[in-house]
Amino acid sequence: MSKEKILTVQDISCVGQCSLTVALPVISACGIETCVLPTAVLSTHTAFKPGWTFRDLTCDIQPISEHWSKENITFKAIYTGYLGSREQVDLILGLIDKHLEKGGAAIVDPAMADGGMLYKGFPSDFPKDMARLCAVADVILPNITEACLMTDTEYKSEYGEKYIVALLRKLALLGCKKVVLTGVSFDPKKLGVAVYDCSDDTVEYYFNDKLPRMSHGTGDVYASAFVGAYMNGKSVYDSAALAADFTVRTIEATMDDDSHWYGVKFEKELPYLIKRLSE
Ligand code: PXL
Repeated sequence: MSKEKILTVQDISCVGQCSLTVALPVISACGIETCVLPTAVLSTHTAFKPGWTFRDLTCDIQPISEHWSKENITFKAIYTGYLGSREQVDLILGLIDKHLEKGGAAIVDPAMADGGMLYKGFPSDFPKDMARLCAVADVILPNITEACLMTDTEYKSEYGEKYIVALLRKLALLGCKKVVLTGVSFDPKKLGVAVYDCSDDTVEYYFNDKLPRMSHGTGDVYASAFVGAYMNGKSVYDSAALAADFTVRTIEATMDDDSHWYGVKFEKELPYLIKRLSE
């Protein structure tokens, strides 16, 4: 993948350090022009106490796309995250069809669940719609919960390699080309990712030391750094590993501040990300 402009499609959570407020700075720091299509505007992300506002922007997608078509606007990659409605799946399939350049990459983070549960606000059958988007992706970046929900697999917090390989094979049946499965752990002291090539059934792992604290928003930090590295020409595996190292550092940079529970201080680590990209 070469450095040209990309589109990211996800919500704006005004406060909460997730989605577009992460993707835009992280991918831009990687030297890539980052265009945005907001799926919804929320006052905060949905892990805050109930009371957040939610403006669904489904109705804006088609007119925006029609205008882009008139202007012949296309993208080298389309990276999707948190969606505002199930109807957006078909609209985004249309966007990929019309605005993704030939040879470009569709990258789908099916951001909708964690810790065995769907995020608040999504209907229980939403994963079926998200699976239809994953079907056309060059790379998908689910966590284990999202992978289980899209493949009708029982969610387990303890498992062995057999469980992960079976999950990866089921994800391949959705139709995507490569999978970066996040939050994989076979050893209580290690946490990492499984990188799976659906065309030849090969899996590679990358692990870091597990940190004592988990944080909100790290899935978006991870996917954004992955996209930034991938668009700089790194392989899927190298992008997955680099994004993991960056994400670990953002969690470390936040660990001393309990008041910052809602996200990670990724800004502090952008110089590290930029340096790693030049190696
Ligand atoms: O980080 C994932 C995410 C994105 N957008 C919104 C969310 C969440 C997770 O809770 O609520 C609105």
